[in-house]
Amino acid sequence: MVGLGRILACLAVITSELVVYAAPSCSPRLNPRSTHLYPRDEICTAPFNPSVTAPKPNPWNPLSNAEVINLLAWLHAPAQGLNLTAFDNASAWDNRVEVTELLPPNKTDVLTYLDGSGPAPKRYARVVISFGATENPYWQEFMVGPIPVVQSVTKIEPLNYLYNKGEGKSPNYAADDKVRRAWLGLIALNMSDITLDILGTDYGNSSLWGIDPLWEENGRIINWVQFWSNPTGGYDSSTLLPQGLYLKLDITGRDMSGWKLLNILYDNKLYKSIDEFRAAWKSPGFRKLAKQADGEWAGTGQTGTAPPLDIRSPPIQIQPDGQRFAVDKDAKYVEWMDFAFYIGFTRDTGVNLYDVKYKGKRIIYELGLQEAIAHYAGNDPTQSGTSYIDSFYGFGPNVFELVPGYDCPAYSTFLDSTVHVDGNTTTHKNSICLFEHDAGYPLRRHTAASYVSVTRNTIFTLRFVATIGNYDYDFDYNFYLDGSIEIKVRASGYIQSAFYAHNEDYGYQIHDATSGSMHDHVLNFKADIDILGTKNTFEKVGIVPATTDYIWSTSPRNTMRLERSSVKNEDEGKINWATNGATMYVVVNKDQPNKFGSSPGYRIMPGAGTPIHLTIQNSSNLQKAAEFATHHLYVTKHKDTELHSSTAANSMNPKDPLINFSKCFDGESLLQEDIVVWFNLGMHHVPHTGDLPNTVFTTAQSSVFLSPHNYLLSDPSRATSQQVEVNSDTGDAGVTVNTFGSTLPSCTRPDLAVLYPDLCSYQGPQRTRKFPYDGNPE
Ligand SMILES: *[C@@H]1O[C@H](CO)[C@@H](O)[C@H](O)[C@H]1NC(C)=O
Ligand SMILES: *[C@@H]1O[C@H](CO)[C@@H](O)[C@H](O)[C@H]1NC(C)=O
Ligand SMILES: *[C@@H]1O[C@H](CO)[C@@H](O)[C@H](O)[C@H]1NC(C)=O
Ligand SMILES: *[C@@H]1O[C@H](CO)[C@@H](O)[C@H](O)[C@H]1NC(C)=O
Ligand SMILES: *[C@@H]1O[C@H](CO)[C@@H](O)[C@H](O)[C@H]1NC(C)=O
Ligand SMILES: *[C@@H]1O[C@H](CO)[C@@H](O)[C@H](O)[C@H]1NC(C)=O
Ligand SMILES: *[C@@H]1O[C@H](CO)[C@@H](O)[C@H](O)[C@H]1NC(C)=O
Ligand SMILES: *[C@@H]1O[C@H](CO)[C@@H](O)[C@H](O)[C@H]1NC(C)=O
Ligand SMILES: [Cu+2]
Repeated sequence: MVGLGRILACLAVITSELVVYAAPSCSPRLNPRSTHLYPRDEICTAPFNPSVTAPKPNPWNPLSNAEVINLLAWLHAPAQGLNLTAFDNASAWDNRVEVTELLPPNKTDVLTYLDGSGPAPKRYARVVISFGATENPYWQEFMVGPIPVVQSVTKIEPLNYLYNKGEGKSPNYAADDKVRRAWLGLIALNMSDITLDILGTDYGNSSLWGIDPLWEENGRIINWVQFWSNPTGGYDSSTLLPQGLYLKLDITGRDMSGWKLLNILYDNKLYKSIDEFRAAWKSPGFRKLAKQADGEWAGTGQTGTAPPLDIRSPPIQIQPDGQRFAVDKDAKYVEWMDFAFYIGFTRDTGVNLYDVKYKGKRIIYELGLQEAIAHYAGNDPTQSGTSYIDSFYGFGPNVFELVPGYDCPAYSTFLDSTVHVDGNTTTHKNSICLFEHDAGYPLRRHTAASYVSVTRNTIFTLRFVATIGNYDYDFDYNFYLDGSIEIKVRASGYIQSAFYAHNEDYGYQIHDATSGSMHDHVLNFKADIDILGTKNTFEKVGIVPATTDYIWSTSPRNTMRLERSSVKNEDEGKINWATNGATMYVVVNKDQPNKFGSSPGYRIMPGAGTPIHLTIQNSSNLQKAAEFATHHLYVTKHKDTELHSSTAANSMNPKDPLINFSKCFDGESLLQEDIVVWFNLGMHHVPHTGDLPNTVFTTAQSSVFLSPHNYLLSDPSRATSQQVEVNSDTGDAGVTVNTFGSTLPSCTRPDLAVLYPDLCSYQGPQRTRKFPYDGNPE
């Protein structure tokens, strides 16, 4: 029981003293090291942060500035025949480059490079061009490479292989949004006498927007928009201020003279024109519904009386011995304890993890978000017609700078993220954080008659937040000392609410004219798990009731037992979590049984919340665009041509999307094959008054664990020295404490200036134009 470690007698007394701390402010602060603030000891300096060099350059490293400048100049050259206009000069009727990013290399090419002596995969770019110089504007994706461009070698070709529709081309119904907004303003102007009376707003202080995706009715493109009051309280509260007036519009084609106002909906009555609506409004007995009014209720600043003692600083975590992980910032490569991984970053989905290794062996080739949908329902066309496909707006451009000390511990290591969109490179400083923290409960413990033994639970987290319009999605990848990885998403920010009338079946009324609009969040993730090689099997281990005879029993016994099976092929690849949690799902390698005959694997299991799938079946809005949301998880065979379950342009043509995930299920064997698991996180969100002004993370969260299952022969966390054994039964020797070689921190006086950083250095997005490139320093 007594290990090799140091034995401490129970004499240690940690002295403490009052430290005066100046609250952070934007005025020059006192040097926190001055003896004035710290009357006795100097603050000690924690050890240097360890450094690491990635074993190989990151094959998923996003395009560099030089690569983008080079690529954009090449694309715009007349020789390429794309007829492009520089983004900042382009109108809706010009062709322009919208996205340039790395096209991920194929897995076989990466594995020969990482695992063998193969060359670094050639780098290709994914380029999304908006073709506006045509009657039917569209987006076309291209594969360009190898890059950097070399005149006679670099080729550009349509990027089709990632899209099972057969082509990476989709209509662009957003091309004329600017003109359409102006047109909507004119319609609103034409009815401002009515709206000022019934809504209290007109075109000048309300916004008109609604369904997403757009509808197609008999070949016509239909939009429904609703009046939303503009915030007046200085907060971003517009989605709490819907007005009960809706307009149905035919917006087919590019010629404004063909666009039509088809219907007006108010108080669940449908009108054919402004004139008809005006006549009704003027007639006796016309019922006016409540008006929206912004106010303190919709603001997020401090209001009300602070609870007792709340003004005192709450506990925070410190990192007393410096950083215990290493980051190669150039290669975006991270090592923590027995884990290592590379980071990639894309416009559509933000952070992706690659080549996740545990104890030197790959367990996951690729892990990351694929898509997030928010599907609403309601009695009105806006709520009923809203099913955001968020990759359309893009997670990458919306991964904003984090607030140290609030979003992540201030001692975190922060990384920047960069997207190359719309002719510019935009860098969000400090938008990804990496940190260790104490879970607040031990990893394991045991009390026996003569001793107690407890192990610290230190978690390593990679976090980023994407704020897509009203919503803030907080993504965590949590790594545990027992070899588990938790993938967690939390939602906060402003809900998209509904106008209160006629909506009882779809939510609660939560303010004078506002209802919480019920909706499902479904976030699809890809986990390309590789256990001891790429050939794996998805095992189901059922826990089932049974009535069984035993030779020793006199009558059949009602009991339970295991029921093992494998997912044989893709026809069985759509899976739900079992009722009562009665089936374990494990990705195993059947070719490498352990000495007890069990196949080593990683289990996939629900964590926080209850990961869900979409409630609505055969959604009228999403049609075939979100076939990844029908079940809790999916298993397919890895293919370079089935890289994603969704893509941004799915939003433009849900009936016939670029990626119809269902097509990936075509009966292929999954027994000892390179299998990929796709799983959903999410929540059924029925906002209540506590969602005002913002949804809180407490219950709006969902996670899944990937956890070693017969993977090693025992719990690997036994190797940590961060545990204690207190022996209370040693006779004359008194109490002994074994800390297994772990030492007291070398730095017991935290530097408060580090823990409470000066937030005046928050920078916001940094933009540099890349075409035409003016040679400004980066
Ligand atoms: C953008 O437009 C301005 C004004 O017409 C013109 O001077 C400039 O050359 C254009 N830039 C590019 C890169 O086309
Ligand atoms: C090139 O684009 C411009 C608009 O930017 C358009 O007027 C012109 O017709 C296009 N040329 C060709 C050959 O398509
Ligand atoms: C990946 O493989 C597909 C064929 O399966 C090929 O068409 C494509 O060019 C490859 N992509 C890259 C980036 O090498
Ligand atoms: C506004 O009303 C005027 C007068 O009836 C009409 O000519 C015009 O087309 C209307 N505008 C819109 C955008 O419907
Ligand atoms: C909107 O503007 C109009 C004047 O155009 C004003 O009468 C009205 O009070 C404003 N409403 C709000 C909510 O600010
Ligand atoms: C899905 O809904 C569409 C439109 O309502 C309908 O045409 C189709 O038959 C439905 N499909 C299924 C499988 O229910
Ligand atoms: C989507 O895929 C399923 C399964 O292959 C197929 O039945 C369906 O017709 C497809 N729909 C579209 C629009 O591609
Ligand atoms: C690109 O960045 C420049 C500053 O370098 C800025 O003026 C311009 O508005 C940006 N363009 C877009 C489309 O964001
Ligand atoms: Cu929600």
